[in-house]
Amino acid sequence: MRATLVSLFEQNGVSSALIGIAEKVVAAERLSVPEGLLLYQEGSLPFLSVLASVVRRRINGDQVFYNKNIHLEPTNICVNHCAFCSYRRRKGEEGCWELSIEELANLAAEHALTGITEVHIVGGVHPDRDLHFYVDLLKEVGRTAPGVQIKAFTAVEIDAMCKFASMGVREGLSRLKEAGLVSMPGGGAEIFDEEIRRKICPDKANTQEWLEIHRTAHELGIPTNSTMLYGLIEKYEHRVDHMNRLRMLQDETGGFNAFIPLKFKHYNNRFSHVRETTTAEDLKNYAVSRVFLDNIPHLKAYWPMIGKMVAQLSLAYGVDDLDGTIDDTTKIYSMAGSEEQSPVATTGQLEAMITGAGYQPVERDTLYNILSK
Ligand code: V47
Ligand code: SF4
Repeated sequence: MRATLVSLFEQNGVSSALIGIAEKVVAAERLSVPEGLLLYQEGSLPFLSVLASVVRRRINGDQVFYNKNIHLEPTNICVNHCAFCSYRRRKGEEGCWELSIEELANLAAEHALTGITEVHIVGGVHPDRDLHFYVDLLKEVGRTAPGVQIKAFTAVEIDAMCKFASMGVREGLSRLKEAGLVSMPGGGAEIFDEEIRRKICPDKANTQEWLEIHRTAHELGIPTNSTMLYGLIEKYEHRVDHMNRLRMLQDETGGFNAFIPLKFKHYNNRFSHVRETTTAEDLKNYAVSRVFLDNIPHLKAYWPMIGKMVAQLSLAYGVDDLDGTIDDTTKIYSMAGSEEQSPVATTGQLEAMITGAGYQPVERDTLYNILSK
């Protein structure tokens, strides 16, 4: 494969620096931070698609994963003030909501009848809800929707709920695990660079806290996801630095299941003046992450954020996971202006997106066990 690929790139005028990177990718060697940066700066889309496909085939063959899931968003009341957020409201403000444990558990029970395998719980940092509230919530969801796996709470929520209960993170995570938490989503990572983070989300868990909470979760046997919010005010350097910090933690723990790039959506927030990234930029970002993050097994395109069409295109840029059926249960991205205002996908639609792009659909559970092919 090496000789064929290299001569193909040479014939097409690819620079020797990029050909050097391609040779490393084909040989399964790790890319350095400057090499990651060069891919962003100079890699053309066709070149990146080829490299990302080499990596995705090595790790995942021609499989593309999806699951049957819903989201539960307990509240959008939040003590933080992230400048990119279109979702948060103050207590009492028009458009705020706070669902009780009973209401949330009833929603889970209703959807469990439709055959979902996962409930993804994520929301704002409510000032009056601490770890004990969320332990009770997990137990109640587990009781009303038995057999459904619970992936819940970003590191930002975990940090706050433990502080509100005057409890250490290790103790808090252990109690959540005992109550039924099987995995954690990757939100709240945003951009790790401290200066950018101060500008976009000054008051929530900082970079060190985010990484430490995921490290602790992994040590306790709770796998997690990871994310990167891109397309705001960061530069390519910051994206590569972000992924490098994730790659280093993954070397230590092996606890990340997936990486999910989150495209900044600009409707109705304090960064509305920032133009959203183009589809070409989104595809480039998927491909560079697939090639750079050589130790995180799955790359997810979250279709409620980018739309089904771009999600299908992303499969040619290293993506091997399309998340789930959702059933119109999340508002984070519709409130930020996604064209998916009521996100619903049937398993038939997800499978058609995957086969239509030439890949094999695989239904997975939260922990990436294969349920059906
Ligand atoms: O942390 C908020 C992001 C995240 C905006 O782990 C925004 O499987 C873009 O993490 N534009 C929460 N992004 C969602 C999240 C997630 C989603 C799907 C799957 C998984 C998973 C995790 O949403 C926040 C923040 O980074 N976000 N507002 C916005 N205007
Ligand atoms: Fe709160 Fe999350 Fe919005 Fe930040 S992104 S303000 S933590 S709901």
